[in-house]
Amino acid sequence: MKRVFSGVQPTGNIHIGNYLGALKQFVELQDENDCIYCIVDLHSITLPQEPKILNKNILDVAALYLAVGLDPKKSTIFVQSMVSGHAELAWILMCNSYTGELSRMIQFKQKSRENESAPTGLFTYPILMAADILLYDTDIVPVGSDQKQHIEITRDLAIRVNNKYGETFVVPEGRFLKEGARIMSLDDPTSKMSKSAKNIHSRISLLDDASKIKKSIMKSTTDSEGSIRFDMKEKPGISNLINIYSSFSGLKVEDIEKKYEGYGYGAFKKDLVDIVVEAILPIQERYNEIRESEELIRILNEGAEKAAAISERTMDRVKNKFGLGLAKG
Ligand code: ATP
Ligand code: LTN
Repeated sequence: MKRVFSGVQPTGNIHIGNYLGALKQFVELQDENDCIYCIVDLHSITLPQEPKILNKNILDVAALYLAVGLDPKKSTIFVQSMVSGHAELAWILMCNSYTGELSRMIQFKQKSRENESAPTGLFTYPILMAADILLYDTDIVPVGSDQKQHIEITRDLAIRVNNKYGETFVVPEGRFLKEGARIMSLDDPTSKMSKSAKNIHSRISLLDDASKIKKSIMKSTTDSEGSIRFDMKEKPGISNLINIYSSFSGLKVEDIEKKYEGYGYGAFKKDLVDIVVEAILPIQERYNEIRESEELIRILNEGAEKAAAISERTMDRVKNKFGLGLAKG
């Protein structure tokens, strides 16, 4: 069995891009692997968060994990800050990384441009992510392709430490979405659908009601040609909608193009609304059952205990290799 690890930030608005790009894969992987899924609250405080809202978001994401089909009997589900090893290992890795390599991270460059003075945590974000992954001897990390650089630096760090201190970490591999499966923003199909975008109609959140979904899809940016044809370069808007249609219905892109030959965007968008609403409704029903339950808290406490047991073994190994504390090695 392979060890799988991934994380999602509890920053609200979990959208269909997160679902198709991450959560759906998480569910598919849990039958044949030893999966650990983390709600990375320490990552979310790299940008300012309102404590009450952050706390609510953590439970929202946890309930959504379960609602999309993660099974706590098969997967370990926990909140990052409840296991101290993450922050501890991040420090040790920080001392083995270079400011030069962190300066090259695209996400840092983007986010620091958007925020007047960038917190140090935003700069060292990839190191905390590396710690998350390496702490659990992870083989596979399922993530969206926007995380490629972060996986690369994690691998570099693991190899660097192994070369310097002897076999310490498993070198993980990313499992990326196909480029075509990246879900783009509905109002600007050249940028990815994002939780933090200001316009709520740029995304479809898993907790949106039917009328909001309808409005967002009907308003979505397309082109003036009017034919339902997949061409990401020339027709990014309609191509993104075809992609979403295909992901939720299971129909191939070619079959969708054939089905809608001679139809206009209006008719296509209307059908897409039905398909998305139908797919999301059962998730929302399960979410509503779980969100306020004691069960949710119990699952997160048990998940943290299981994760802590694994992480403590890794930290003992790391400390021994580095000669920290009363190291035995
Ligand atoms: P933000 O836009 O605020 O940075 P986000 O929407 O990228 O947030 P994350 O918590 O960073 O959300 O990502 C959770 C997971 O969803 C990651 O694996 C990420 O790669 C994936 N993901 C995020 N946006 C998309 C998208 N538009 N299409 C496909 N996958 C996505
Ligand atoms: N950086 C990731 C979230 C994340 C993660 C991780 C993903 C934090 N730690 C460990 C995989 C493994 C993101 O923004 N999507």
